[in-house]
Amino acid sequence: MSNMQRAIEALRASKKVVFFTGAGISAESGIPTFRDKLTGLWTKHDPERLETAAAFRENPALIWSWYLWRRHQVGQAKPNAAHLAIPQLSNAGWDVSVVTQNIDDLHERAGSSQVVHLHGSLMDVKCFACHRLGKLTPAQLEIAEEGQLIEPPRCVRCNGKLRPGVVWFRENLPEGAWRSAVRLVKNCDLLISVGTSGIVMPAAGIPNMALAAGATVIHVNLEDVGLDAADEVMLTGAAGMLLPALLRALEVGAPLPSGGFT
Ligand code: BJW
Ligand code: ZN
Repeated sequence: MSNMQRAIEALRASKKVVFFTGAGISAESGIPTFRDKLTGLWTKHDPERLETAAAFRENPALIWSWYLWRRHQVGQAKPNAAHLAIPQLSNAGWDVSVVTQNIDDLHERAGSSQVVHLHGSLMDVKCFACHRLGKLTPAQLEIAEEGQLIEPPRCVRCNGKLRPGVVWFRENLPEGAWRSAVRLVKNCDLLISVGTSGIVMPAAGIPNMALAAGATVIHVNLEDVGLDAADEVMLTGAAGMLLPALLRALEVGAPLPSGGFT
């Protein structure tokens, strides 16, 4: 049986499905992954040096502007076929939830209603001083001219600097989000992990958590990221092609294109 056929069987045999997603699912919408080289204004910066609390402390305007630019980039992007396939599966009767590491809102804009954001959101802000949480207002979305840096807005409670509401290295994941994710993952029949390198902990432990709880895991990635477990299926290719192909196969039972999948 091909891996694609195994994946179809696994979906047919399951009811509760969790999609666990990473940067690769948004790549076909034009959002660079963490391993992609930066372009344009930001070529000279190393993202690992922009995505830390120490960097914000040192140069808040640089970090604030970097996230404004990314917010702008996401605003211009549209959900792709992979994002759109997820609510379609839900409409077809599966009990579907999404646990994402992404800070964009492309799952929501594709129509997914149950989305857990493990690493925060580009629309959230947090006071660097008193940790008060909030949402970006349209006025704060002002986008820098080429080369111009924008100072972060101030907290209404303590006048501290507002930072993006995302999770940087060495920071804990939002407790509620992590708890929801664990509950969903431990109770699912099938976890479909899409476009994540599986390097960044604790999120990277999620496929193993699902396997340990008795679920099947399907990986969808351009590269082989499988863990070599028996209840695991590796689908190698672009998410925007493979997820709609899975759906087509399920809905109409149409024969799959031969030789196209591994
Ligand atoms: C396609 C595709 C297509 C492409 N179709 N596929 C040593 C020092 C400090 C910390 C640590 C340490 N050792 C371990 C740690 C812990 C650390 C960690 O895991 N580091 C590793 C790098 C080793 N984790 C943390 O720090 C976490 N917190 C924590 O553990 O707290 C406790 C603690 C306290 C004190 C000290 C230490 C620990 C927090 C992690 C926060 C991660 N934050 C980021 C940034 C978010 C904000 C932002 O976006 O700016 O989250 S980092 C970045 O990585 C981002 C992502 O969500 C995350 C995961 O990346 P993802 O999604 O997997 O993307 P890529 O680019 O890696 O992979 C893309 C994949 O898609 C590839 O596989 C492609 O092949 C594939 N693909 N196109 C299908 N079309
Ligand atoms: Zn404050």
